[in-house]
Amino acid sequence: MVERLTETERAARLPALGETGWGAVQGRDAIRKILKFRNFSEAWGFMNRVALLAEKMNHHPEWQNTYNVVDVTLSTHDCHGLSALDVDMAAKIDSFAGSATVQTDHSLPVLSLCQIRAG
Ligand code: H2B
Repeated sequence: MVERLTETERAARLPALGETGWGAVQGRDAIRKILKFRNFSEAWGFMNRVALLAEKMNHHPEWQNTYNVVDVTLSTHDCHGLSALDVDMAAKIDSFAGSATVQTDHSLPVLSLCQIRAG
């Protein structure tokens, strides 16, 4: 059974993800990143790589695509919050992002997830 990240693990792992543009989702123990690619083809190529990773990890993103924008939210449904699977996946997603730019205007600081709360 996968467990939610402890406060110590959050303090160790979330700041680096905040630096690359991951944010917190309002009202959820989840992280979100919005990536903008040059065109649909690049966005779809990225999504293909993430999809193969998701199958390999048996861990699946919540995501939306509109033309060249991919909006990704990561959380672990089995434990109702952030687990190591999410932060591992986020780092791998970053490695697939190539020249995508990041939209951060939507997000809350990822550090707001460093204290565990219910839900
Ligand atoms: N993805 C995510 N994001 N969270 C999960 O808890 C999860 C998953 N669980 N992918 C997996 C599949 C589970 O439903 C299957 C039955 O193993």
